[in-house]
Amino acid sequence: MHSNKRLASRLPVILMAAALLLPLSAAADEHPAWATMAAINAQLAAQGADYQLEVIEFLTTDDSDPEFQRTVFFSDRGNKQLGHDFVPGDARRTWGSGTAITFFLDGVEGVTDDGLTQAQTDAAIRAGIAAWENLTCSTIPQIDLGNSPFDAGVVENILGFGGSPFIFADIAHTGWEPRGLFDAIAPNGGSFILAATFTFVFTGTDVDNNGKLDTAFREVIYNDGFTWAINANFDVQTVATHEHGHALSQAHFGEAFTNPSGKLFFAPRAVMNAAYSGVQQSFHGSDVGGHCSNWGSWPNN
Ligand SMILES: [Ca+2]
Ligand SMILES: [Ca+2]
Ligand SMILES: [Zn+2]
Repeated sequence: MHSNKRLASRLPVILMAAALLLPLSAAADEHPAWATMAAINAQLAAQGADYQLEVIEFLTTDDSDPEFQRTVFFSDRGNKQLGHDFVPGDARRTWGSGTAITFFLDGVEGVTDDGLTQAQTDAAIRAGIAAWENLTCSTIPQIDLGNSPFDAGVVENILGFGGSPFIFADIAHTGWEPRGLFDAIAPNGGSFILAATFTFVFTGTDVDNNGKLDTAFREVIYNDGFTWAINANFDVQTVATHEHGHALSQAHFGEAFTNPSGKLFFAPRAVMNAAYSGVQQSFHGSDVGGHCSNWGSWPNN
């Protein structure tokens, strides 16, 4: 039997243990980006949009908080994490082009402070896109709509960072945004997130019955808070290749490990690893396999 005195002496220990456990269990179940995702979707619903933000895929630095090395699904679905993919010839994608996939680049929001020109970052992004296009298993034509002569981006627009509320293509690389945009998505996210891909789906629909929610459009945003480079860290083409992989429906791949010195690494290595680990412009086997399984039989999937 415990005396009151013994219980009283144990109570602070129990409370301390509870205080330590609570944030950890909350972190396992929730993601700090959920509040922002919910706010974005509330605004879209209020506008009468037939699409909502379904997933954000974060590419982080290799010393990031593990919280951010994640693919984050909108909280409304709880643990039910469905896939998501474009429907060939989807008439709802009025910004699309039949069975081709359209894309454009934001032409006015390049890197601001690292000495890179818009022409350099455009070329690096297009090289990343071309790498996927050049995989011979894929039968999708991607149509390059060019550069927007204005600040584009639905996510930016909703979060108050300029952009535009209009959708112009299936995939938009909507430019370099200040670190504050990523902090707005998740507290302190701007210090870890190099870039992110946002997937919007037609709300709750799977018209082609392939078990995947129907993708409406995707946006890629880069974090101007980092130092960007061409063929050196942080390499624009490496990050663009990774993000355009998401834009073409590919998920993260590889398991994260931490070595004894605390450095993060992934096995197996892939362009689609969830954290940046150096210049990596060419594909590994899993990157090719994932792309070919998504697009090898397009538009007959
Ligand atoms: Ca933009
Ligand atoms: Ca579907
Ligand atoms: Zn990613």
